[in-house]
Amino acid sequence: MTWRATVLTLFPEMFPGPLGLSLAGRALEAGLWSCRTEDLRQHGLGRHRAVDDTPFGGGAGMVIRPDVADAAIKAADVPADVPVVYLTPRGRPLTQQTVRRYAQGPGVMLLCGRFEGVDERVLQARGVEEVSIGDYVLSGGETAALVLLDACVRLLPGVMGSEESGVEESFSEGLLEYPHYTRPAMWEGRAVPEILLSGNHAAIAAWRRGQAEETTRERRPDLWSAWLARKETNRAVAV
Ligand code: 6GU
Repeated sequence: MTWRATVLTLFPEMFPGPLGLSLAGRALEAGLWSCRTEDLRQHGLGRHRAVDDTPFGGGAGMVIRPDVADAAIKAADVPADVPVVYLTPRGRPLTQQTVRRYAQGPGVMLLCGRFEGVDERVLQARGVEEVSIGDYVLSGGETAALVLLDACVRLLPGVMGSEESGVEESFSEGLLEYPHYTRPAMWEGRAVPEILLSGNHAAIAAWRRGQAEETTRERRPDLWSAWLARKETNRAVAV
């Protein structure tokens, strides 16, 4: 079955965008996933097709009206079991675990905001999940939606060849990746770590694991703590 992405946006021309190329683009052409858009403007009100209004309580910026967002959700005509996701810096951080959940389901409906945001009531009434892709501010949800879709599509059955998917991803088990090297063995006076030329596969695997752990500890103390805690739990369970 085709995994179905539906994007509610004021900028439908932004989709599939870069996901029409490369791995995701080939998968799109092969029918492994579909990418449809619903133009929020088509559901705007009055002669100017207004989609937003000033915030109650005052303050800067504009807020997308709940009736407009809901009309777009309904017009998209997506099955009830498809999660509706609103991309916002207020959302829960997107993780590989969430990506896996979306990829394993029938698809996603992504609501992209511009302006200050979307009226809270439509998010509550329609059970919308709020997701952020990181602690920085984007000008709109569209580029975040592209990130989320890229992460999902590469996990769909048949999208990655055995070559890519055969590579164990240390990130999905909670560590950052070890460093990679290719030819030439000496470049600008910098040698490739000798162990990698040894042909000793067990020693290489151990070295890579050590590098992954060291990099994670240095760069991502949050991931490292979670990794250590999980190791402890697993040991306790095994005993
Ligand atoms: Cl999901 N949307 C927007 N507009 N900005 C963001 C974001 C999402 N995640 C981080 N910054």
